[in-house]
Amino acid sequence: MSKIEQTLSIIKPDAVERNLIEEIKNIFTKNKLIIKDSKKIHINKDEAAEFYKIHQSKPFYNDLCSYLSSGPIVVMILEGENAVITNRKLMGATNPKDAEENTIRKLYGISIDKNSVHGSDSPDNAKKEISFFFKN
Ligand code: IDP
Ligand code: MG
Repeated sequence: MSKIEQTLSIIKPDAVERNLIEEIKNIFTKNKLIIKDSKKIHINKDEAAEFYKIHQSKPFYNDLCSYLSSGPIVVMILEGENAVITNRKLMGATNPKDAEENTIRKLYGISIDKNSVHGSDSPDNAKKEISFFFKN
């Protein structure tokens, strides 16, 4: 069954730095995801730690938070049918080495940490992540 839903996407510092914002946005819009809102921001490490707190017990947590706060990012609300899964498929596997051909991470990712994009992993987390960055 399909349903219209929203998900949060982030273009991470490695991709913003390489001027890949338009290329990545085009992949979403060509695949029937509408960009409902988008802003370029630079968060600090405390904000990154709050956003990624689900990973706080992981060995890479500190590096992950330093990285997400290391430069400008683009945060977006994507909307479409099954947007959470659609976006995850377009992103590809966490490690670009394992990502399928033509996924964003295969095309642009540099390494498991510099993997160009974030995407919510469930509708519940999508709601939380959207409200983290887009407060009405
Ligand atoms: P996801 O981004 O594909 O959902 P998660 O497991 O939620 O992957 O991990 C969040 C982020 O943490 C990943 O996108 C990646 O940048 C980083 N990460 C995940 N696993 C590792 C690791 O083993 N070493 C270093 N960084 C990692
Ligand atoms: Mg994740």
